[in-house]
Amino acid sequence: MKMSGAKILIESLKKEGVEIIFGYPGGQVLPIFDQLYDSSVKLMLVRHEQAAAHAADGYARATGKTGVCLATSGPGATNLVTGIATAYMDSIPMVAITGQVKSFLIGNDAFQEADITGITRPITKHNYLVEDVKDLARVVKEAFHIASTGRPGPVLIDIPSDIQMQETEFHYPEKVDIRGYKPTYEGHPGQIKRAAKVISDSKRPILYVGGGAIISGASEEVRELAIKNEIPVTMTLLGLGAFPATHKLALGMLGMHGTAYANHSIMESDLIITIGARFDDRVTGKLDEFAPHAKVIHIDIDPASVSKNVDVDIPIVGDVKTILKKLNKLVKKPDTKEWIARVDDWRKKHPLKYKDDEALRPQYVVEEIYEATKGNAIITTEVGQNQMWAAQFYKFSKPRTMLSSGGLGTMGYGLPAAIGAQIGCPDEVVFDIAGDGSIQMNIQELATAVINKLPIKIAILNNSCLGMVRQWQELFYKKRYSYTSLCYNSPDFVKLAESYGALGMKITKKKDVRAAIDKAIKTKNVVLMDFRVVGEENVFPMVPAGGAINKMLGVDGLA
Ligand SMILES: Cc1ncc(C[n+]2csc(CCOP(=O)(O)OP(=O)(O)O)c2C)c(N)n1
Repeated sequence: MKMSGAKILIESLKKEGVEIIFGYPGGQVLPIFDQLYDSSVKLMLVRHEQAAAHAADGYARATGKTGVCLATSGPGATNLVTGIATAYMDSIPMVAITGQVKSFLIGNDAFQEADITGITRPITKHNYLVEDVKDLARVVKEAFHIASTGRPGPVLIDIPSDIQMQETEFHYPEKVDIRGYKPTYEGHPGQIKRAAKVISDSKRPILYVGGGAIISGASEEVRELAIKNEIPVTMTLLGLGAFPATHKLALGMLGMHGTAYANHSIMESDLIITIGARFDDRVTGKLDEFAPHAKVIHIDIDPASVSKNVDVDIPIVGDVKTILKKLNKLVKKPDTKEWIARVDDWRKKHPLKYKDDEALRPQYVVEEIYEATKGNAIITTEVGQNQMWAAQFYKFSKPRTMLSSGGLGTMGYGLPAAIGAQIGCPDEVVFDIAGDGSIQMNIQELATAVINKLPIKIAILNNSCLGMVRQWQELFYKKRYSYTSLCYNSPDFVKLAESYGALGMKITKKKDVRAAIDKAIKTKNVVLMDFRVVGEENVFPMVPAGGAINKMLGVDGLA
């Protein structure tokens, strides 16, 4: 049967099981929007295209499915860019669809023309400009395949509006065959054997677990490797939830704002078992001084990530879950008793802490969100101190419950990501732990959440400043608070929430925190809580940029 390009697109999305697209209309996607008018594929109308990309990303992180966003050409497409880059840095499966000016106008500086395939080439896993309607179904099939296989990532499909209107026969391909794209899954058996031997012989092993473990669905295998062999586990920001934070082997996050005990442990270890992580500079600190006594095993699906920053002794390229299954069968339990005792000693000596007084402190708010939800909520974060306190003080116990922009560090991510997570997981409680700066970067999405009856909870840790930057200025720029200061002027968040039809609450006292959170959870509407926390709180521990990660500020009263 002959169909228009726009109809082929929608039918192809159906074949991929897509139920929801996050998007915004415009001239060059009118034929697609016309198809969506009475389609079973629903569109969630956001208020800014950046939010469409973040919502698709949040949906993908929370559900494991590929998120889809849609925007018009020119400014619609360029507004997606930050969200696409965010997804790219964190390996999130996403298909971004953009309208383009008519084929014959491309290159003419036509109205609302932007070379979006050129612009997004470095921030997509792959992208397509569709030049013939006959290619469209195959392109969609390939895009979903590329986005979700190997190391996942965003794929962009740019479709000129004349292609959307042209007609052709619709055949959705059964299979894809892309030359040069064959991700490795199994892992080299010899390397897996070597790794098992090295683990069995190690004395001070540590698991260093990243977002790849969550993407691959390998939490159970990580748990088995750690618990059976009594190996302590540290996680990156994106790895949180891969191993339960409440387990006695869990060391929390490592790196710049990691726990002192995680940082000491990795620095003193004799074997780092790296699982779906990439030795980001926020994790390693000064590379020359990073883990000087350790051999490194690196399990990752992306060969380009292996030995990129740190020399690896045993690289194993493939799917983390598949490889861990095999590895778990071969490892003989090393004797880690003494090592665990040392790790526990660091844990006792340098716990995460904050001043427990009458003041309303942000860490306390995060702890109370944890207590109220028992670790069962999905938490999105914005970027800055709020993000780090969420990572430190919320005890993530399940994968896909910590959604945060790690690689790019995108302020404005949390609210639209919460929208995506809530639509994907309607039965879960979803919190956005936010800063008063970041929340204003996509605050307009309150409208999207309210209209779609998504009962997300926003907890603004309102310190009246751009806290993380202010912290750097305090510590490294002689308290010269250049444009980050405490008189950072926010709107009345309660009134703002109310004007969107959400419930707003302002909380100024420590004793009122828990009741507010409980009320928010019970409320079936969007709730925004404006927690007026103390302004000059800092995130500690802190490794000064470029320093070794066992030299931390804020530990043992150093700061
Ligand atoms: C889009 C974007 N612009 C700028 C920054 C740089 N930046 C990182 S943290 C931060 C301050 C965030 O302030 P706020 O949201 O109030 O959070 P807080 O640190 O106070 O918790 C800034 C400006 C960023 N990460 N993202």
